[in-house]
Amino acid sequence: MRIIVFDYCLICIFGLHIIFVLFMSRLFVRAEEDMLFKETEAGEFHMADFDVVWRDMDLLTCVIRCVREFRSCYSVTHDETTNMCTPGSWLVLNPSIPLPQAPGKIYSTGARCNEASKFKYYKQDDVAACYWASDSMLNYKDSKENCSANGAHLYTIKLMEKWTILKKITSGPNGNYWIGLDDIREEDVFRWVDDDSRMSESLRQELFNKYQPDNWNNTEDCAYLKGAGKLNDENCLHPFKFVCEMSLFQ
Ligand SMILES: [Ca+2]
Ligand SMILES: [Ca+2]
Repeated sequence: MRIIVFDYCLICIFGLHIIFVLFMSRLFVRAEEDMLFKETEAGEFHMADFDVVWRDMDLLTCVIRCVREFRSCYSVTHDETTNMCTPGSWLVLNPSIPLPQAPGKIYSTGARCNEASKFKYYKQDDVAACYWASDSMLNYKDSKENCSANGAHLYTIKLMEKWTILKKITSGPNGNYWIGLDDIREEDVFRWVDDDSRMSESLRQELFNKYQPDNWNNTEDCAYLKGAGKLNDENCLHPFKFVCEMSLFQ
């Protein structure tokens, strides 16, 4: 992990910038290359949902520790008077059930799940997902486009916790759901739709049903969750329900 903070030597060199730098450093903390924590706007809701709280030296230490300890650390609350640090995950706007909120200022990566819309928040251990499972059925391409139209993508599973979440949010034996995995571009090379990364061999062994994927009749390129079971590859034109997922960073 690379930690980036504002370089305070700049203050020595550019004395006139001191006020600006101090001001900015209170608003922005970068804990990883792609994780910029900034103070949230009023009205946003922090998930103080890891059930821990600790006292840190400062805000930066608070953010770094949260990112290191929790895979779904997307927010922290830091009380500058007491230096109490409360790690959290997604910000949930207008949650259907009130969520715990810690004292202090909220800093977040911008990852949010708005329960006022149809997307819902779910956490398994320290992995979180913001998802929506459809009731209607569409083919794979239209499902993918439906998710995109909502600023989301078909659900991906790169961690086993995400698999557990998928099983819990879908309707068991009564539902078959497209997820964001296909071998359309290259036969038998399954890729995740969100970042085009290749499915690992271990996940392929773990998540597909026995004897699947079988590319039956050379027509099956899209993966779906088959009822209460595991994944199967199917003809992409087949209509199924589908699960969309909000990207972490918007
Ligand atoms: Ca195939
Ligand atoms: Ca198949």
